[in-house]
Amino acid sequence: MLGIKYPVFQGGMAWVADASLAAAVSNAGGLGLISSINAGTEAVRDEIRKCRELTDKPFGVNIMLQAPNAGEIAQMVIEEGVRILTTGAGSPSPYMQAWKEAGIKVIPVVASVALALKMQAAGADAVVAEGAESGGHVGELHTMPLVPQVVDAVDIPVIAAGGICDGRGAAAAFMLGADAIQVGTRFLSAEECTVHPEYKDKILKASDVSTIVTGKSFGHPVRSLKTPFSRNFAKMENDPATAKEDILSFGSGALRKAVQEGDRNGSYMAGECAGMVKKIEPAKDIVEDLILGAEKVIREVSDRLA
Ligand code: TUI
Repeated sequence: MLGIKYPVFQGGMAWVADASLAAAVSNAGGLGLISSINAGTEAVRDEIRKCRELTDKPFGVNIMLQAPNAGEIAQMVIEEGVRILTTGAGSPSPYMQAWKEAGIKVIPVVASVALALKMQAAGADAVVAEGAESGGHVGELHTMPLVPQVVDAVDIPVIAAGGICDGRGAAAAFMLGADAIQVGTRFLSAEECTVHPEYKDKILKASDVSTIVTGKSFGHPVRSLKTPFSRNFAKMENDPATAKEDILSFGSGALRKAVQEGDRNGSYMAGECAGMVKKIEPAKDIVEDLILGAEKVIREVSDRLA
């Protein structure tokens, strides 16, 4: 459907997923994605054009639907001839008709069966079923029960996301019925990923219990690394004496500060599998490790069960 060699999507991580990372993943045979959360609509347009110079392979754009400029981005991607879109954090229904008329493959990220069915009815070409193990904005269900339930409910391809970090996780996702996987956190350690070195360092030092979900109290749960900042945020939101406005101003812009400045008051969004990311390596090695690793464990388990 997409013209890619390997069924591996790179997550469209806000502020992180730029032309450098997306082109590297696409050149490796996966699907690179550029995030629409960047310094404005024109900056995203520039990244799309830059990506075209870096790769002749298919790549896509992820649109974060809660962004104030989501409508502008929705139009811009049509102007730029983008062929593949993923969407997150809301319903893409208002833009679906225009995108379909432009011949764009639309792949919404969903966190429940109900939304997957709604997206299929709205004309989605596939869905990404994202479990709450993932970094950033999360739903309630986790990958293991979410993916098979979405697979059983829809007739379109399903891409599994959330907690997939190596060949074992990839194999598990395929066993649950997924047609492809989406990986975010592991690509934070790619050589071509342009985040601040401090962000990569924090990922490499993470353990199994290094992430925390904050923001549940105001309906926007986000998974990030435990830092003095995110722990403080959690304390503030659980304290009835704190005003909601104070929490929001404390948190706004924090992801950008982490990605670009390695700031101690930044939000280092990451999935639960951050503890499995052990080295910085080319995106190509990550894509190949995911696929060859999956093939290896599927073969071993199949032999053992025979
Ligand atoms: O969107 C994501 N993950 C994200 S977005 C993001 S940007 C951000 N920046 C600053 C602060 C907070 C976030 C970081 N990470 N994943 C895709 C995803 N979408 N997960 C869950 C959903 C989702 C949730 C509810 C999709 C739709 C939905 O409701 C649909 C509706 O009908 O409104």
